[in-house]
Amino acid sequence: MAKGKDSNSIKGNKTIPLKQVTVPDSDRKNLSVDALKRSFIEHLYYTMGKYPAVANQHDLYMALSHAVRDRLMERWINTVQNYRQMDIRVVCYLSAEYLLGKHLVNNLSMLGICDQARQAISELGFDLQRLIEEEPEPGLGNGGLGRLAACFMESLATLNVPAIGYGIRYEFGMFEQVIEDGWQAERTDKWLQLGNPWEIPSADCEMEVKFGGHTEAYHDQQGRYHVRWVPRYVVNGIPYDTPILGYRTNMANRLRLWKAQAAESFNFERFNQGDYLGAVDQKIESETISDVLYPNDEKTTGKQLRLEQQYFFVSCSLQDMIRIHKLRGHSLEDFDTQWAIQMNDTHPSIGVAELMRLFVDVHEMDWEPAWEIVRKSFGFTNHTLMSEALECWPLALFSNLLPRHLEIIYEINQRFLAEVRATHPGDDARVARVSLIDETGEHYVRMAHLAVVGSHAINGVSALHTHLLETELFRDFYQMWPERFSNKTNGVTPRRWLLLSNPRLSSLITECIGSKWPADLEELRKLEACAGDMQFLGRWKDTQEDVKRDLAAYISAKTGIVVDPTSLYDVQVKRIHEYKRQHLKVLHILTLFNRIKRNPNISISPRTFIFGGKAAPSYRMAKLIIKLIHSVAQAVNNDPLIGGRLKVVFLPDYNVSLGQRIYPAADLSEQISTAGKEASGTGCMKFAMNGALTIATPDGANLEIRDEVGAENFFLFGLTAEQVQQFKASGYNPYQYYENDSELREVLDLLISGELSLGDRSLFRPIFDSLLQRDEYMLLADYRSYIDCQDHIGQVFLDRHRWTRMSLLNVSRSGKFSSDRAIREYCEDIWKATSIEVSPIP
Ligand code: NBG
Repeated sequence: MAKGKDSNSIKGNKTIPLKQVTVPDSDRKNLSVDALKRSFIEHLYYTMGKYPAVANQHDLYMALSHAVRDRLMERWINTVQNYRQMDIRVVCYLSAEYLLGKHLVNNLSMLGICDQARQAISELGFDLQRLIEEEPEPGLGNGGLGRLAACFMESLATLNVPAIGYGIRYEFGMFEQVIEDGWQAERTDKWLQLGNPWEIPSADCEMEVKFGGHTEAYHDQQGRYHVRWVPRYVVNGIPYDTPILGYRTNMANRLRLWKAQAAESFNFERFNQGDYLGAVDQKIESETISDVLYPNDEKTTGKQLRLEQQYFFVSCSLQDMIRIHKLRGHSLEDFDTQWAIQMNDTHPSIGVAELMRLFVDVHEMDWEPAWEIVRKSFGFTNHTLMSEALECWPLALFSNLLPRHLEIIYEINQRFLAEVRATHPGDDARVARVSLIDETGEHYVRMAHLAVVGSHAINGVSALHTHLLETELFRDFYQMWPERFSNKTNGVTPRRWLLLSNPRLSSLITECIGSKWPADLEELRKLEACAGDMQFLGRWKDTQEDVKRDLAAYISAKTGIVVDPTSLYDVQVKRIHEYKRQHLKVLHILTLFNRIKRNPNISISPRTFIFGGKAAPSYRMAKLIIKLIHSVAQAVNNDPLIGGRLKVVFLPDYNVSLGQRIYPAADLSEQISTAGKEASGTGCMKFAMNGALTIATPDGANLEIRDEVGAENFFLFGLTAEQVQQFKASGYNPYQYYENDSELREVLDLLISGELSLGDRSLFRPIFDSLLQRDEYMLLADYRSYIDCQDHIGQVFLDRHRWTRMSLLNVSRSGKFSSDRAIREYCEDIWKATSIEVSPIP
């Protein structure tokens, strides 16, 4: 991007030019249709070893991917060279998850060659769309947190900020969800089985990671005290790099994922003793470290492999930074001027102790200056207030695996607690609360506290969430260091989530306001000039209906369910969790079901309810909710009295690709978590950007979307976070709602009537009981307000003109939710990172 063009840079900071490396001229750089055809055919023969008549779809996908990969190599080589040469701070994003989504289609779009590729492939007699779909989705994340990391990497590249994303190259990513008789079953995700054309292994940057063993203290010749860590075993980390392109910019950032490999692939001693299997045992054990992504919503306490994974990737990454730092000719004293390290939740928080170890034990720095540099280098983002997700490691497990780190954590803690005692003399309760070690029961290391104490900046991911961090979860820390806390509301990349996923609406937008919006989402405001233009609104509605027809065809192909594209598409897609309250949505569906059964002539806006999402494999309640949705679908979809006015669809295996199909087709976005539980949510932003209206509780980013689009274009219901707490404090009694609201009572009774479950009255009993006995997530308290709000929505939808205008205003006012805005804020406030000046694309 040329200098002076603000949309692709961080304002207020000086930019440094990218030094161009000349890549030899080659047909591989040529973006024309003919060159793409040549390249595709060449890769089919020479890379895949196939010829067109025998090639299968996967071969064709691979051939095209290699052709596209060739075309991004110049950007890659240029950027990587520059990391080494430039005197500029590099952002390092440490994340255990990256939910990337398919690369081929994204890279075509980033290179601006979708049309050329479509033409080239079709002239050769194939179909580009099929090849795009052939790519196995790289699903190295559970949900919002991993997808946020992927959006952030893309925005960093688009804004020309030098960045490295560090993580784990899981052999098996997020499981594939299949539905058997309405129940979720899991299949392993073998995304690497047939090869991954987008990654580049760098064996020369291999790192060594130690585990277990013991420590030894000694004095050197000058009498200085040192500690040596004698490990029980060592594992190697091999980096695999994936280039991350930015939108219309000549650079490619690096996503570096580590694969674990046995240090000694074969134990010859044991082999010579005739123990062949024993000899490979150690190899197998070491390599399991990067095998599988942990599902969230499962207690990880006690899961040694999880801690091994975290330490493994963090240690590799920090060693890699030190290696590059030295290559750049710097000494460790100015480490923090060259690196801004962001911890994506607590998963990488062991990094605080590891960087201290590397500085003090390996590079022989003194404790105080080392600590100063460590704290200036790290920032920490918290992504949840849910207590079960706050990582704690039992001391015994921790010291067994990382004995030296435990000593370091004790030392950090001792110094930190001395500070607390000095400012709050006699306040032992406070000391116990903030300590890095939980000593209340079995002793634990509190990873969140380690992250907070070891960072110069701590942030939440929406205004409400940050407020709750400051006043509740991290209140004591906030009182000590208010200046370290800030809010950074999440964002999503409009390239994948609008331009790529919704080409129909994107062209309409471009036709109206020009083509700058994907790089500068505030441009969408210009759409408001058309909000009163009947003809334009008519086209807006027609476009949305076309998109809805596409989804109807997909639904019918996948599930056999026929839905009406003119009905209101009411969508909830996200992880299945009680706090997200998919079962509140079900109570709404059953309410309408009962109403129609009672009075078949009732006037009701036809609705299609669409669900998608995975439950953690061991989360029984979430799995039961999936079963419930399927049972309700059976009852509703086949009831002649309902007559097709309501349809319920569960689309299996929700992932990034499926999201790309669903968001554009939604009329109504369901964001109905118990207030105070959803840190931010990012699906809500994707919906609004694509023109869906939102029904939401006052939670997470919902409130900020409402502020932007206007209360009159948004449907808010339910208790506030504060009210939720007050209700709980004053002895919340769900039974009272059951008694006093007859519609609610009928719906809940239906759950245990057997009518939804082939006469089995006990199947959904656990849901009924949990709602009536405790109702942890307060569905019953919010039920009436939700139903009333939905009734109002049904009315508004009948006035299609009004609805369409609201839809357009939602899109035009969604600019804030671009991840470019979020990344700018991180760069300016936390990372102090600048854009580099990249020569324009030729
Ligand atoms: C999730 C929150 C979401 C939030 C994303 C990204 C975790 C631990 N947290 O509300 O539940 O949008 O993080 O910040 O996955």
